[in-house]
Parts: sequence; structure tokens; C-alpha cells
Amino acid sequence: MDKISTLFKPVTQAKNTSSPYVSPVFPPSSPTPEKTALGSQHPQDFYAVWLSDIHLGSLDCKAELLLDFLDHTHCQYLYLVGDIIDIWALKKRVFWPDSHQAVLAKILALAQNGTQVVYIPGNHDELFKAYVDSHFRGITIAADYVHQSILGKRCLMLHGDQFDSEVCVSRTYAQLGDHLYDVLLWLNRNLHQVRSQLGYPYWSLASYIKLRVNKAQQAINSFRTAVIRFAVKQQVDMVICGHIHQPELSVHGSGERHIIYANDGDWVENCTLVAETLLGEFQLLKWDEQSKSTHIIQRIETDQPFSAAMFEQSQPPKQKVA
Ligand SMILES: [Mn+2]
Repeated sequence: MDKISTLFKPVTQAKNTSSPYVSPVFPPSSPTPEKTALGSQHPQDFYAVWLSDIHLGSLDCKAELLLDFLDHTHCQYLYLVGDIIDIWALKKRVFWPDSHQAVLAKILALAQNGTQVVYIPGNHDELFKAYVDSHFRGITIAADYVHQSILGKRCLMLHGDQFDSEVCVSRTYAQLGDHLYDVLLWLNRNLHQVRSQLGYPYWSLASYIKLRVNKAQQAINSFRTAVIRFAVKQQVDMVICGHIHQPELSVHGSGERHIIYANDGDWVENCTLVAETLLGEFQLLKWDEQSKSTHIIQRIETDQPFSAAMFEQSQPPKQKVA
């Protein structure tokens, strides 16, 4: 039966240790029982994995964590959905540590060893758009691409920067989250005390920020709407994008027509990805540094037609702006 549920436990993927693609790069033996329980000694086996907004070459890229994830993961299809190398950052200052090179080397090695790798350039790596429709060392470069899921769903993928002109997404807005809002409320209280002691009138920093958080939510909403509108025109069952660093997996539509919207997030802040399991379930996952495994944020089974109840449940959580 179709269901969407929000879980916070580690993924328990079916292990396929006989696979010819199983990576030999495992942590050394002598595991603690706890580690074994979390499955950190074997790769997680997926049918397809979507990664984007890695920003190699920028100071904020979490390359070591991504390397860890890649070393603990096996997939038949690896989709790189834009902003993999941050050419903009590299133009400002050359920053290319070993870990960033290691991520590139790992991806190239996967492509050479049987993983189907497809790369869709984004805006920070638009230099590579010149090579669209070509192949480089086993990697297919495309402007957009349709993946056929195990259960026959058509999944369109694109970076998302093509909607910038109609959405006006600002990453600053998109990054203002709940936690920051709490901090600002606290700051606001203290600021008010200082201001009143100095004889200044009350000025609400919190309202100012709240307005901006609302704008952030509006920008995220209009980005999602633009992506879905485009995908509906393409008559696909699912659309997977990145760009706004806002991980999400949700179902949209009404009546008979439904579409899955997936945003795989980023490896600058969230360390998230979208994956299709060997049973055809789609998952939004977060890499956990401590347990060296992924945790499910959201999941969608696609073996049955979508139901209205599923649509209700999948609405993205509202930002706390009260
Ligand atoms: Mn982007």
C-alpha cells in the first residue's frame, strides 16, 4: 500500500554482497556491535542516487563527508544534478584540497567500473554546458535527463537554475531556517533591553527577520511550483532537482494526476541525497557523520497509484514563523 512516512532511523537496505560492484573500500575490521547494527560495514545498495550542489572548490563543500558516503554506497545509476564543481568560487580564489580531488577521482572511478554516471551541469558549473550531449570518461553530460525507475516511473531531472528569472530565488532567504529564527528571537529580546537602556524606541529585529523568512518560504514555494509546472508539461511522473539547497520529497497534484517533487539538497550544509531503492521506493536521505550511514528523512513508495491521503501527508512542513 502507498504510504509516505517520516522516519528518523537508519536505513536498512538489502545488502548485496555478491554484487560485482561492491566497493572494497571498507573501514578496517574490529567493528563495535553498534556499528554492525547500523550497517556501516557494508555498502548501502541503491538502484539510483541523485546528488547535487556539491560545490567542489568552495570552502564550504563537505567533501570528506561525501567521500565517506560514496565509499559506503553502491548504486547502478549515479546522477549528478548540477553545481558539482563551483567554478564561481574557483574564479575568486583557487581552493582545491586533496579531499575535493578525491571526490572527483571517486566519481571517475565509479564511471569506469560499471556505474552509469550522468552529469547535468548547473549554474556554478555552467562551463560544462558546452559539453552537453557528449561523453567524458564514461560520464554522460546532458542538459536534462529522464530516468526510468525500476517500477516504470519516468523521472525527469534538471538542476533548476533555468527557473531563476521567474522565481528570483535568493539562497540567503532559503537558508534562513527555524534554528536561526530561534536565535534571532533571543537576540531580539536582548537587543530590546540594550536599546531601551540607551533610550532608543523598540524595534523588532524578529519581525524584520520574520518577514525575510516568509520571503524565503515564498521563494521556495515558487521554485517548487515552477519546477512542477514544467515537469507536468513534460508528462513525467517525477521531477528531481537541486539548486536551492532545500531538500524535499513530496507528492503534488489533484484528482488522477499526481507528480513527485524531489530536491536532493546539497553537500554544503545539509549533506542530503535522493535515492531509489532496489524495490523502487524513493527516499530523501541525510548522511550521518557519526554512524557513517544514511538516515531517512522522507520516503515514497511508487508501486501503487497515488492516493489523496498520500498527497495530504506529503505536504512539506511549514516554517515556524509565529
Ligand atoms: Mn545552483
